[in-house]
Amino acid sequence: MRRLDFDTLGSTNDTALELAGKYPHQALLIVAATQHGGRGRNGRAWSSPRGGAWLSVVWPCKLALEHYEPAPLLAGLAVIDAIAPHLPPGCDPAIKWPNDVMLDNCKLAGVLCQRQVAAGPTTTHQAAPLVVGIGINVNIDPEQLGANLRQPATSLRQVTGHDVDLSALIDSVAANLAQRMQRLEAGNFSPSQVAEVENRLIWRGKQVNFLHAGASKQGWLRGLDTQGRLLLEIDGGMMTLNAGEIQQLAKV
Ligand code: BT5
Repeated sequence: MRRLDFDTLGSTNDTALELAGKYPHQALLIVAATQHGGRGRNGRAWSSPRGGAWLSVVWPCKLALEHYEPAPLLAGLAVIDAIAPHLPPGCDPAIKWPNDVMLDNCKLAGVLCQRQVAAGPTTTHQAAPLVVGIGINVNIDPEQLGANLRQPATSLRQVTGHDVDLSALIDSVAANLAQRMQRLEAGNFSPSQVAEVENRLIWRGKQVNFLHAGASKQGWLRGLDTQGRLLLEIDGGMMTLNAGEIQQLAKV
């Protein structure tokens, strides 16, 4: 994967989308030391001080884009694999569906996947690259992220008490993601990958609040379907959800 490093960018996802056209059919890794316009989902701001891992992987899709629905979950697993060697014993990272990596119920990392919108006729779906943006709080203190975060945040430094080699960690995340994307393309989202995510799923078996498009529902988080969509039991029936956000109802 070709790696391109920048000091300051607006958003690595924007640069990734721009460069995808310049390097067609290539996997790219775009890294910024800091972002001044880092984005979360739904236009939310993403705080990106120096010392964090702010990266985007451009993935030249071989299949139609709907096959890549589980990409945010795979990115979460890629982050977990990369940070695992640094974590103290007993510190178990979790995935908060669909795009957060959590440590001790605090947000360590977030994922923002974007597709390039084709300018011409939409017959070239298969060639449209996917941009997987990943932000990880690494060698920073959570206080640097500003006040009023939607949920408590943490950093690798806070959890381990020391700094890690940021560049090597970024390479490891990208390599893990590439491997998982290749597996996805070889056999779709295989049962073993679903199980891997499910085993890491925060609040599984618990009651959660589900928010989407301004509406809120309460239900029991049961797991994932074969495409990584959330299975929520509401009033005895099972709902399959592909977008939205979950919140904890009771303490886990
Ligand atoms: C996300 O959105 O979690 C996706 C974050 C993706 C960031 C990466 S960095 C590289 C690439 N380039 C980009 O421009 N973006 C990607 P969401 O679930 O909507 O969470 C956003 C919310 O998290 C914000 O509204 C804040 O409350 C909170 N937040 C902001 N910065 C944070 C940080 N560094 N750590 C933890 N929480 C943060």
